[in-house]
Amino acid sequence: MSNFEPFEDNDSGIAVQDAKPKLKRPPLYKVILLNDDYTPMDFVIEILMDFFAMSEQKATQVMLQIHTQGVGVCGTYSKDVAETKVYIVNEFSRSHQHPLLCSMEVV
Ligand code: TYC
Repeated sequence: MSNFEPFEDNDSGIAVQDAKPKLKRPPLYKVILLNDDYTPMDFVIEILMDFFAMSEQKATQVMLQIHTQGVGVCGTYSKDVAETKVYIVNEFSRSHQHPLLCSMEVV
């Protein structure tokens, strides 16, 4: 008999059932970049290469996708890692006086 099937308790006659283990995988988060009219394309490519480990070719492709579609995914991470990426990208952009916005969304 499976542990999760109800069964008659021999002593009391009461039907008992073990609690099902509530194991859920922690949610993943997409880190996204938003398009704007001012951030230089080369700067976005640099961010994608330096903070998201993309090749120059892949970074150029993702940058152009953001430029034409308005938003693009840089990668998918655990909550802590996604929050850290968002923070460092936004700080890096601000420190270079660019309005580039990085954000995250649950998958
Ligand atoms: N649209 C910007 C430009 O024309 C380039 C750009 C691409 C900006 C991606 C932000 O996330 C971005 N210079």
